[in-house]
Amino acid sequence: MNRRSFLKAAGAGAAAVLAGCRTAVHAAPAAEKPNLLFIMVDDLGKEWVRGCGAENIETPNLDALATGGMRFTNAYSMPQCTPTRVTLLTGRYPWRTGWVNHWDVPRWGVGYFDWTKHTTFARILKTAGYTTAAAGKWQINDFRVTPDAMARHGFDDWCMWTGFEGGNPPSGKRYWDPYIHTRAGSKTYEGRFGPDVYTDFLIDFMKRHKDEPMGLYFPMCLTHGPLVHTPDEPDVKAGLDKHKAMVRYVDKLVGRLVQALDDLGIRQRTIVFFSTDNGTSGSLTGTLNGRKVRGGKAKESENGVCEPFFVNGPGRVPAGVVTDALTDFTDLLPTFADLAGATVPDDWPVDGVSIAPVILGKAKDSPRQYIMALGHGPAALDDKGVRGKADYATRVIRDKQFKVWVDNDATIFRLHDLKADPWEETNLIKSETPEHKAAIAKFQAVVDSMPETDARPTYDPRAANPWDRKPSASKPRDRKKREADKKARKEG
Ligand SMILES: [Ca+2]
Repeated sequence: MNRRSFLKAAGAGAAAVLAGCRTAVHAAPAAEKPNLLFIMVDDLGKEWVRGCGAENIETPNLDALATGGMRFTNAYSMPQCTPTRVTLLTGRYPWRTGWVNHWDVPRWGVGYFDWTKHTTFARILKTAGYTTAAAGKWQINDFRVTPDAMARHGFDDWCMWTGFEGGNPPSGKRYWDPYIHTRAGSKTYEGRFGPDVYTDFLIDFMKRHKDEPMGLYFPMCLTHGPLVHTPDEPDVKAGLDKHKAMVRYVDKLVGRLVQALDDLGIRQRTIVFFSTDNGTSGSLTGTLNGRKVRGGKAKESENGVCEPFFVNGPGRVPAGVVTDALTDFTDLLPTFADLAGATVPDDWPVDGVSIAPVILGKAKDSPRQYIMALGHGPAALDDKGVRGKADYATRVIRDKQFKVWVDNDATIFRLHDLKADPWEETNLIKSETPEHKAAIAKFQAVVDSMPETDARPTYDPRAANPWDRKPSASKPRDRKKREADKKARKEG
């Protein structure tokens, strides 16, 4: 597809969504449809998951998912919360949805994730007869303004931390005394530990709907800051010890969910996914395969975007498989649709492809020739609303061996051979080696296939609220600053 027809198709998709999604409903009996449970930790890189090579931490329940199923070593999220979440919900890259940078909707207001402009994997699962639920962190709608946002996005039930709502201090809490939004409204759960509330909700939902095919989305609040003690380790004091306690609590909750699937007798028809939305906070250093690794959150380096990614489904997903198949978070929507027997609407072109054949052991490799990650730092505001902080976001593109970094002006400025240089220390951009020049040419073609300017987020304007950020507070970065940043990046 050339650029013009691509843009036309993207525009037609948005228009058709306004008119309602057209999907085929498959007639397979419910028992054949696997439950899908997608668990996503907030801010955690491989250096904190034992099964990925982390040291000084034990994560037995996570590791059991990997060894009893499939571990992907080349799975890309986006570098930060909002881009990752919109990407996985829509199957589209941030440059296409416009949600390129981070935008904390309940805190900063103005724009929001609009169901009249975007569909989600939950809405698509519902067309195939699934019942759907979400628990944990959402952050791309303000539930004060649209209390039914989760339903609009395709979830039958939900139990979400509201996100920090501007002007409402109690809503800042996601862990102890959490402030949670359900169908009954938003309130503080005094004395409770939020991660327990979210998990209890999901287990209760599973009990109530165990005879139906379920699509369960669990974007955990853990292990994002603030660092806190957990119910199991009430006496931890130092920051790193709190973080480790939080990682161990993730592991425990995943174990509880898997146990619940066993207890309900539905483990054999459930596929569990485990991943994270971006790397660990830069304030935390872990150890991966003998090397100290500083958290890579909001970075495009491998420890920022190449995440733990396990898929487990006894009897469906082959066990004990480690695969280097390429996949990124645009693949989740088409993969979920494929596994559910749902059809991605023709008028909703996605950037991803289904990796279901790999997951089900029917294909050795994914068809992808590259994966991509982009989007970090806060978005900007102008008089038309939320927009990217630059017209064209920096991005990284890689295959199994080579990776390029692309600058704000769409030029490739770094090339790394990840097989020889997994920590991206040697820039081969000036290399005359034919293999390196071929790699650059391959990725240049990918760059050329993308629009020269990233989309803006699209949403119907809503009435102003007192907590809305004002455009003057976060202007797009000026040219001088951009030049300085570019220089620093190239030197670094
Ligand atoms: Ca995050």
